[in-house]
Amino acid sequence: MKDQHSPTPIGSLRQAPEGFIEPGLVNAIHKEGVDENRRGMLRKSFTAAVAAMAAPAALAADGESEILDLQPWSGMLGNGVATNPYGQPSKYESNIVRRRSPGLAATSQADVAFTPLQSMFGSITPSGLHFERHHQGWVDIDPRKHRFMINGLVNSPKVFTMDDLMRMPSVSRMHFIECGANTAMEWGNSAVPTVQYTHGMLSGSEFTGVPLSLLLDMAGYDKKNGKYIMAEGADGSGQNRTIDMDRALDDVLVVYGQNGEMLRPEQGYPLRILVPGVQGVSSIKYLRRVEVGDMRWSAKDESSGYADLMPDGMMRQYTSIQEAKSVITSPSGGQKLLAKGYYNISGLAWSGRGKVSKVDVSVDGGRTWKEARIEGAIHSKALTRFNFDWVWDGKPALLQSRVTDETGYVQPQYPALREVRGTRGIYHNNAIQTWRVLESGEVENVQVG
Ligand SMILES: Nc1nc2c(c(=O)[nH]1)N[C@H]1C(S)=C(S)[C@@H](COP(=O)(O)O)O[C@H]1N2
Ligand SMILES: [Mo]
Repeated sequence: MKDQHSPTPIGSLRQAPEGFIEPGLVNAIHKEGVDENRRGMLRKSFTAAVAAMAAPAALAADGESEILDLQPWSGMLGNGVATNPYGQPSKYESNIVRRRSPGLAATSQADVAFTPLQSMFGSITPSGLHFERHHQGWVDIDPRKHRFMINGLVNSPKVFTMDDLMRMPSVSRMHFIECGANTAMEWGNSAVPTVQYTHGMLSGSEFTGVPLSLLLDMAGYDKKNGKYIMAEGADGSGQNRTIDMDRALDDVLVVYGQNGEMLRPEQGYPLRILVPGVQGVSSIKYLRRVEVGDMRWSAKDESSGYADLMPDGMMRQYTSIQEAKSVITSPSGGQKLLAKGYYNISGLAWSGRGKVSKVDVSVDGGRTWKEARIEGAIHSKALTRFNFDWVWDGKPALLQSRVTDETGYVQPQYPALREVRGTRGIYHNNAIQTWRVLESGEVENVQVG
């Protein structure tokens, strides 16, 4: 069993962390995550798929005149090359945006904006839609003035400029970042309507940077007493986290690139640390310092915050791994199926412990399961897309996905997770998500079991 399921409370009894979630306000989150534009497109493509697979004669476009009418864009001059020197999505896609959750925080500096997972394809999140979680707002740092230091238990403390870092050997890796509080509002019951709000503190990118192990070697870290590192950000949040040395030497990166370009300011430009598979808070943005030490720092974001309140009232500290988790992103809460027939059920799976080995899908609330197709290459600690063919018979259905990772760990149903974790925690909810399809075709967030 993984540490998520064998509680090891550390330290004394403490109060729950200051409410990241204000329960009274959760209901204030409305259906704005549903995108009418995309829904219309889904409708068309779903209807077309139904027709193509069941009754080829009845395509949605049948009887419409669009294909016959000469449209204005067929008879006009197009826009000039580099009219948009930095390309933007079509104006018809303007509903596909990060959304702040009105229920979560009092200030827009200490808040989160969620990724619209219901509208994403494949396993890369466009950089402009990467979720944002800031404790004290985002800053846009002048890279010429940014410095990164390694100090503490090292032979020769080092200070690097961005130029110093960018001439070093680099690697590019696919990884997810998931906030430890992702899906937090679902501990008690199904609280929010769309997958953007249930799972949208999750994004996947190709990151480029320098292995931290190389930089630690350059500084000559103390191999005997250097058991931990502490990563510190340059923004006003005073964000810092302890990371075990074993992990730091394994796959942790000091990152400046994301999806082929420099990090976006919201993601920590010009430098962040990336701790693959570990809850987002450890991936410190605006990285200015790594200190080597022989004890954990017990920083504010690992003592009062980001600790798990267990059913016995104890706090579980330093739990960091994001255990295997998956979610169906389409059809999902707030979307609507229009006709019986074929639908592609599509979703994401990931594990903080390595690769996804398989994903099963159930359309009857977990009574029976069938294996989904995994699309593309499977990367370790990265988002993995799955697809599943489903013919809807027009009756109510309960859609679920369940991932198994390469360690053999299987994503739990809510009853099993709650047995160990209770219902008062905030972090590390990796339970199986259920979407109920009603006879009307509407899809809603429910919990079963
Ligand atoms: N410097 C700094 N680093 C930070 C934070 C922050 O507020 N300041 N937030 C953390 C949290 S809680 C998460 S979940 C991730 C979110 O990364 P993102 O905003 O790029 O999605 O960054 C982490 N690193
Ligand atoms: Mo987070």
